[in-house]
Amino acid sequence: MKTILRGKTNDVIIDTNGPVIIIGECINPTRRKKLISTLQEGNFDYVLELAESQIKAGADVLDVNIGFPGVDDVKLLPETVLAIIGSFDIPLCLDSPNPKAIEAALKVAGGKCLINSVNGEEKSLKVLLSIAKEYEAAIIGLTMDDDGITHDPEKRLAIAEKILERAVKAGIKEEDVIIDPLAMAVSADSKACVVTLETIRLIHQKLGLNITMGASNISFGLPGRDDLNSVFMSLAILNGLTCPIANPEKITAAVRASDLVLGKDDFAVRFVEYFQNRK
Ligand code: THG
Repeated sequence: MKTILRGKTNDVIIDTNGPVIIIGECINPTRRKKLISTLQEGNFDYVLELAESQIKAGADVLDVNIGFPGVDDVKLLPETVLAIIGSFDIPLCLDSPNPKAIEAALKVAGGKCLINSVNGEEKSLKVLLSIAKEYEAAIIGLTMDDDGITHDPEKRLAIAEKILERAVKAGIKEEDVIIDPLAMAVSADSKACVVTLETIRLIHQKLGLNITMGASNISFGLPGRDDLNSVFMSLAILNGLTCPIANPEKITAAVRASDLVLGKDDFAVRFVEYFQNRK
């Protein structure tokens, strides 16, 4: 299965048989007070710095999340998108709970974006699938619905199937549906990671779709976050994860190593190139 995203001109292909694609997570105000203060001043220099450093570190796509208390995201999300595409030719993943902000951003973005995210709730499917169809965007489908979050991988698979079915009915191509199996803090629930890994395996085997997740979520509240995230990343890639949302400065080495070990990097070209460029 191949999902094609596009910046201004640059195509990025997420291929279930290809190397892992990294969606850079860092344009996100979580613990980044400087991002909030600069955006409040209408200053996009720091956003562009975060874009550049992530691209240098291996990001193929950039997640754009400007959610903070009191923000007018219908205005700010498209402004941020315009700032980024004015300087970089890279596909964007529009990360907002507000469909109006997503639509406003899609209006200015061009290329082919990823909507982050749709979920199995009726309200979400109704509003966002028609927006995705209208702007020819791909979607991330979160495996939760009106009953909330289940800890049963088979039930998460059933929600993924429902999202896929509804998306195809709305005229969205199957390959434009990417599933998020939900990665949650393992400090709060010792089974959180195994549930996610099993969900990834099921979605990969039964639906064959591309799979993403917020890969840094699992380590909240723990020491050794980078090591923990890297181990989980490798196991998730083995099970079928193809496009994690993560910090490229911390995760690219583990991603390149996983691709090499899993036979997706002939002659270790990408692996060697990564370490040469890092020096
Ligand atoms: N699924 C989908 N989208 C998502 C998530 C998901 N978007 C948001 C989030 N989860 C993924 N993005 C982040 C961004 C930052 C952090 C975690 C997830 C993060 N920040 C550091 C911290 O909190 O300590 C600070 C910055 C850093 O060290 O890099 O961890 O699950 N579809």
